[in-house]
Amino acid sequence: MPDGINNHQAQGGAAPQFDAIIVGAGFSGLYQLHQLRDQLGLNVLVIEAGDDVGGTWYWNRYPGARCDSESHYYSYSFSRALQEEWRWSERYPEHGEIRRYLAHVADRFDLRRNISLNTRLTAARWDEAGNRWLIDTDTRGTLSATVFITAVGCLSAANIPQIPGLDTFKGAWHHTGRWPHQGVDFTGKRVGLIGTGSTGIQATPVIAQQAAQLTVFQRTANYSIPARNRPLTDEEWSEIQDSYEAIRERARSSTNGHPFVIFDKSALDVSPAERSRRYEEAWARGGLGFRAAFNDLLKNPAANATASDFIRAKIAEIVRDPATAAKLTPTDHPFASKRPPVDTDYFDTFNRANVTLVDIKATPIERIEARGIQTTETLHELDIIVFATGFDALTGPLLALEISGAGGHNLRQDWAAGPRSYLGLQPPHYPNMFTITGPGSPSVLTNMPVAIEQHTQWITACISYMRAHGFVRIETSEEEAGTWVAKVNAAANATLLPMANSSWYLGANVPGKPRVFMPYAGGMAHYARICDEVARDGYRGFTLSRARQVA
Ligand code: NA7
Repeated sequence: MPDGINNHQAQGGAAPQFDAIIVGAGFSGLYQLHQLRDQLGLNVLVIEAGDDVGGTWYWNRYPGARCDSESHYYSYSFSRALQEEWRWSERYPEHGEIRRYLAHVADRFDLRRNISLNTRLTAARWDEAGNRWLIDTDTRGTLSATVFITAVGCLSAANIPQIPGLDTFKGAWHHTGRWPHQGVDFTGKRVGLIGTGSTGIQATPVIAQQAAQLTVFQRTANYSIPARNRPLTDEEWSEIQDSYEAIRERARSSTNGHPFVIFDKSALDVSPAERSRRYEEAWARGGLGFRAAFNDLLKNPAANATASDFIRAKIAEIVRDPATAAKLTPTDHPFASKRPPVDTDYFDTFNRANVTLVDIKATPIERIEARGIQTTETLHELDIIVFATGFDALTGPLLALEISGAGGHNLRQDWAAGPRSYLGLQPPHYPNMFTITGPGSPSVLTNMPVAIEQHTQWITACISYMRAHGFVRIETSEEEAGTWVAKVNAAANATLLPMANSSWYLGANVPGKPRVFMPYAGGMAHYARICDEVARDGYRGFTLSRARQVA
């Protein structure tokens, strides 16, 4: 049992009191704990619903689950010793390797003694009289903390479509984000997979190798770039070690937290021959760095069209059946306006005899019945259904916490028309609460560890400042949140990102969710500068109060 709980329960009486409670033990929760406990000396508790650390990677164990950021920079940069001692095995880290890395971090920094596993937060309530948060949990009763920090990730609330008849299905079904820890054996099975986002695109080739028959139900065709995953050689690893600081610096000073060198020209300012050469090179290199082939792919529709056309031509080249190739070809949104997947043999998998593609825009799913999925065309008989249908992204994990703030405010009501938050760090009416990589921050538009390190370090500095100056309460206002939301909208509108109608960046994948562009698209480095200036100006936009003003 974590130290803090022991100490306080031994004293008996009121809710055990912590300086800070963090919810979630993934990348952000672990590092936030390390900073608050080991730099500031606070009494901190992390609450985690899973039975181990790992966050997103604790839950996402589906076949092919792997990060799209490259391993050497999908990692913490705060500890040189950690960076030197952890040797990643492949270009992209597989889910199990990321869990081993985070478990190593938890052990190395002795974090586990302040983490309460198998503990679910059921509600968080601001207690005005006590100037603190009351945190209800399912196994440890009510706890209290001066500061409440959400480290719940952006993609943790599974989106399971309400398809009529799912409860009558005689086979097994699984959502990729809640994958059974013992795995799923597809041998000899007829498998249906719904969803062709990053997850479906990673899982399809792996399931196809094992299943007797795989039917992929596609609503929106997607662009995908080959990952070109491979083991990292010792030579590559030592090159990475030699230039690690430069790689980290490049990632931090970039727009998206990736250390890509963006070619500093428009796709329209080079000859067609050079353009194709550059795209071919980027395709051969593989990965999300394809977007860096030119500097305006996300800003200029005509420039973007050259990249979109290039990928469409590749799909036509790879997929042998022209009718299947046509169905797989995205036509309704520009490349990278939805999160671009990277894949290993995705398009090629549709050349296999045991794989079928069903275009459910043309022949929609009517219902699920005992034997399988009934579309308007036919019944697809199945033994297993895999929902690769994504997440109630960004706001979903926060709203699930049932948070109520000052003055009777409730986050669900406050965000009914879309998230409102200052810097994506704190909503108005929720004093002393911080949301790591919350809506309104760059979050999912970046290589997450960069955004996480920036946010947690900013929060730590803020709490440190408050303690040094005797402040016990920090809150922002409706006005500040409104101004920031307008900036978030303006940043998105300066890009092609809002052009994808079905994007989860817009909440469009979840029926009934307000259509609001949620992450801040103004660039990671620019965002970090704004946060630094806010701090330098004495936390401009926040009101800080001392105890007697609060009472
Ligand atoms: P995504 O990217 O949200 O993809 C979900 C997929 O599921 C996508 O193809 C959706 O089609 C499809 N979908 C969602 N709801 C339905 C229903 N009701 N019927 C049929 N198809 C549906 O989630 P992922 O898990 O793939 O990736 C999430 C992120 O994780 C990824 O971007 C990386 O950042 C890592 P749609 O496109 O909405 O038409």
